[in-house]
Amino acid sequence: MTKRRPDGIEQYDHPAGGWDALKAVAKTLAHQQIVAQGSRTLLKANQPEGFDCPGCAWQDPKHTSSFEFCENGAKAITWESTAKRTDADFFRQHTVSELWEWSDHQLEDAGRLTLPLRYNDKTEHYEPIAWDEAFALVAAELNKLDDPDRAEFYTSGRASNEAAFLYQLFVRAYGTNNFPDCSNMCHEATSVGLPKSIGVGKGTVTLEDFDHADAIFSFGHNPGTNHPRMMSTLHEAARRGVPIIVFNPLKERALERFAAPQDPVEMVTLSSTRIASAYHQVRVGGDLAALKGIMKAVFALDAASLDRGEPGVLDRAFISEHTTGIDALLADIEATTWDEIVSASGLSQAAIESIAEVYARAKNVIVCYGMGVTQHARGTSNVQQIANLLMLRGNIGRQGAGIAPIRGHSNVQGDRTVGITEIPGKALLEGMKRAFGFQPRVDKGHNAVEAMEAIIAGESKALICLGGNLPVAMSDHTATFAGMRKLDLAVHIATKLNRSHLLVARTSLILPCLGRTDLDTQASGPQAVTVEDSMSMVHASRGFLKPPGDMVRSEPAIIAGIAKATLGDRHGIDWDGLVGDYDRVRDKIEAVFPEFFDFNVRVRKPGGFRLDVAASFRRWNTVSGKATFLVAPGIREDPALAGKQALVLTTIRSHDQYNTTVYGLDDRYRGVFGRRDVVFMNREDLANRGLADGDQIDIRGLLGDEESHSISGLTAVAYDIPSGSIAGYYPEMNPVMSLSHFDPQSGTPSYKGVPVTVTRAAGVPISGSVVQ
Ligand SMILES: Nc1nc2c(c(=O)[nH]1)N[C@H]1C(S)=C(S)[C@@H](COP(=O)(O)OP(=O)(O)OC[C@H]3O[C@@H](n4cnc5c(=O)[nH]c(N)nc54)[C@H](O)[C@@H]3O)O[C@H]1N2
Ligand SMILES: Nc1nc2c(c(=O)[nH]1)N[C@H]1C(S)=C(S)[C@@H](COP(=O)(O)OP(=O)(O)OC[C@H]3O[C@@H](n4cnc5c(=O)[nH]c(N)nc54)[C@H](O)[C@@H]3O)O[C@H]1N2
Ligand SMILES: [Mo]
Repeated sequence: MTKRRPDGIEQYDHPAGGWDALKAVAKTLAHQQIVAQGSRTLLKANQPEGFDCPGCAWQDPKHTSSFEFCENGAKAITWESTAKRTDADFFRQHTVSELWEWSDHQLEDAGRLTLPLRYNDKTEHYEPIAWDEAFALVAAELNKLDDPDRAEFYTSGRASNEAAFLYQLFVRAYGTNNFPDCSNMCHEATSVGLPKSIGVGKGTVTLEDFDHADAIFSFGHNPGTNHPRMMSTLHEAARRGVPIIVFNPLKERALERFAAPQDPVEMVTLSSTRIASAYHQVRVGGDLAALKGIMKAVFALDAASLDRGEPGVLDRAFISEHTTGIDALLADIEATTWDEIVSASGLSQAAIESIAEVYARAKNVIVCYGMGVTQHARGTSNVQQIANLLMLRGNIGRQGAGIAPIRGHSNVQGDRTVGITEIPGKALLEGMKRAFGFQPRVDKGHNAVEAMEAIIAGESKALICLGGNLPVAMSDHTATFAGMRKLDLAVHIATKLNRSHLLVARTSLILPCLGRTDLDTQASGPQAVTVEDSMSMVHASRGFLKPPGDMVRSEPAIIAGIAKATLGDRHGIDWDGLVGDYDRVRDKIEAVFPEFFDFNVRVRKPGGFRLDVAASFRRWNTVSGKATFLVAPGIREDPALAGKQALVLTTIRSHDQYNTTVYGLDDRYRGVFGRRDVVFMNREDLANRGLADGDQIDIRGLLGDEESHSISGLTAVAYDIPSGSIAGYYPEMNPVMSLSHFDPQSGTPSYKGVPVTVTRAAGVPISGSVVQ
C-alpha cells in the first residue's frame, strides 16, 4: 500500500545546482521571450564593464573574466530584461479592481512599466500622465502637508548609491528623517547589534577570507536559493576539507549536497559535493540557546585544557587587549543550564559539544548568517551572541576569520552607507552640512514598522516608494492594506506592477524607472551607477539594454524631478546638474562621507574598492573603544511566546521568488511544484492534531485578532522539521502576523517566530490524504 502525497508534492533527491539549474534558466529565458538577447545579457552580469546582478549582494570573485553561472541571478536578470511590457493599452484594458484579482506572479509577469501613470477614480483605471505634471502633483501634495513628518519615504535595496544619496538629500532638504527601508525588515539586527559589539554594523570578512577559513558556521540562511554564487565558495571550502556546520530547522538541499554548474567534472559525471559536515536542525527560534550552548561547551573545553596544564582554548591575548565584558558573559553562560539549552534549541548536549570541539580546533572561523537569525523578536541579541562566540577565540579582524551577515537586496548595504537611515549619526549630519550648507534634522524618524503604524493611524498622509512592495512585505496585510487606502498621496517609482500600486490613495502615481540592465543616458552621455556588496566592496554597474520605452527615466532623474518641483531652489541644490553627470553625485557623496575619497577614480578600476571596515583591522569604534561581549539575559527566544500553547511559524522564500516577486510556483529543492499554499509540519505535530500529510488546514496568528489574522484552506505537508516548528511561504503567510510583534532593539519584524495554531480547515471532511 503506498500513500499518495498531496498534489504537487514530491521527494526531490537530486543535489542542488547541476543540470536542473541549467534547465531552469533555459525555461526562464523562453518564458520571458528573450532567448537570444537574454543569453547575451547574462554574459554581462558582474563583469568589469557590465552591470551588477540585481540578484543578491554576494561579492564578485576578484577575477571576473569568465561568466559565473547562477540560476537565480539569471532569473532576476531575465525578469527585469523581459520583452514583455505594460503599456497604455494594458492599463486601458484592465481596471484596478480587475488587476487586484490577479496573482502576485501575474501582476509582475505582465512586463516592464513604460509610462508614468495616475489613477483616475472615476474610470478606475491608471491613465498616462506627463512627467512634469506628475512631478507638479507630487510637489503640490507634499507642500500641502502641515508637517514634513506626515510623509514617509521608503527605499527598497535595489536603488544604486547615486539614487539613494539623491533621495536622502531630497528628503533631508524637505525636512524629515522618515526613512523606512527594507533593511528595517532584513538585517537591521546587524546594523543595530554589531556597532555595540564590534563598532561597525557590517560584516568583517571579504571573499578571500573564505580561502583561509578552517571552519565555516552557517546560521539561518539558504544560499542555494538566495545567494547561489556563495555556493561556489562553500563548494570549494568543502572540497578543501573545511568543516561546514549548518544550523537550520529545514534540511536545505544545497547545504547538504551541491553540484557546481561551473565544475565540468561534476556536470559530466553527475556527481556532487557534500557541503555541510554536520547539519543541526535547530528549532525555529532556538539559535540564542544553541549559541549559548556552544559558548558553554567552549568554556568547559577551556577549563579542561587549563587543568591539563595546556594554554586553554580562549584567545586570552585578544580578550585582554581588545575586549571588555567577558566576566558578565561568563556569568550569564554559567547561569544557563544544559536543560534549558537543550529544550530551547532542540539540539542535544552531545551535538552542541561536538560543535564546540570543531570551533575550538579551528584556527580561523567564519560565521555566516541570514534571516533565520535576524527576523526574530530577539534578533539583535542573536547577532550579538554570534559576535561573542567569535571573539572568544579572536576570530574577528584576522585573515580567514570573521562575521559574515549575508545581506539581502543587491545594494541594501550601500543605501545605508550613503545616508538612508531614520537615525542619522553625527558624521552624516556634519557631512551634509559641509557639503550642502544646510543643517538637516537630527531627531529620529520612522522605521518601516513605525511608518506603517503612522499610515494606519492616519497620521502620515503621503508615501513615496523608491521601489519595493512595502505593504505586502510587512506583517498584517489586513491592517497595512487598509492603511494604504487612507493615504492622500502614494507614489511608486518602480520597474514592474505589484499589489502595492493597486492599493490606491486619493492621488496615486506609478513612475516607471530604469533597472540595472538598462542603458542610462543623461546630458553628459551614458552613465554608470555604483553599488556596495555584503563585503563592503564598492563597484560600478553599467546597463546596456535599450530601455523598455522612451518615457522611462532613471531613478536619479525621477528623484531630481520630484525634488526640483517640491523644493524649487531651496538650499541652492543644482538638481539638473547632478543628474546630468553622475560623477557629480559621486563627488557629493565623497564630500559627505570621507571614506569615499577619490571615489570617481577608484570606482573606475575593475572590481572597484573596499570601504574601510574598522573592525576588520581590530579598530573598535565602540563607546569603550574595545570590542564588547554583550549579555542577552534568558534563553527563550521571545517573551511574546511565553505561556502560549503555540506552534512557531517561520516564513521562507521558495526557490522561485525574489521577495514579493513570484517568478513561478515551484520550489524545486523542497519538492513543491505548481503551488505555494502549503505549510511544512512535523509528522508528530500533525498526528497530535489528528491531521495527516495533505490535509486542509486553517492557521491563525495568536498575537492579532482572530478573524483578520487567519488563513484558511492551506495544505499541510509532512516534512523533516523539528516538532513545534512549522514553515510557510512569505508573503502568503504575512496576514497571520501582528505589526506590533518585532525586535524592540532593532524594530525588525519577527517574521521567523510567529506563534500560531493549526486546525483542520473548517467544513472539510476528515478524508485528508488518499491511501491507495
Ligand atoms: N533568489 C532570491 N534571492 C534573494 C532573495 C529572494 O527572495 N530570492 N531575497 C534577498 C533578500 S532581500 C534577502 S534578505 C536574502 C534572504 O536570504 P536568506 O537569509 O537565506 O532568507 P530566507 O529564505 O528567509 O531563509 C532563511 C533560512 O533560514 C532558515 N530558518 C528559518 N527560521 C530559522 C530559525 O529560527 N533559525 C535558523 N537557524 N534558521 C531558520 C530557513 O529554513 C531558511 O533556510 O536573500 C536575497 N536574495
Ligand atoms: N514574512 C516575511 N516577510 C518578509 C520577509 C520574510 O522573510 N518573511 N523578508 C523581509 C525582507 S528581508 C525584505 S528585504 C523585504 C522586501 O521588501 P521590498 O524590498 O519592499 O520588496 P520586493 O519584493 O523586493 O520589491 C519588489 C518590487 O520592487 C520593484 N523593483 C524591482 N527592481 C527595481 C528597481 O531596480 N528599481 C525600482 N525603483 N523598483 C524596482 C518592482 O516593482 C517589484 O515589484 O520583505 C520583508 N518581508
Ligand atoms: Mo532582505
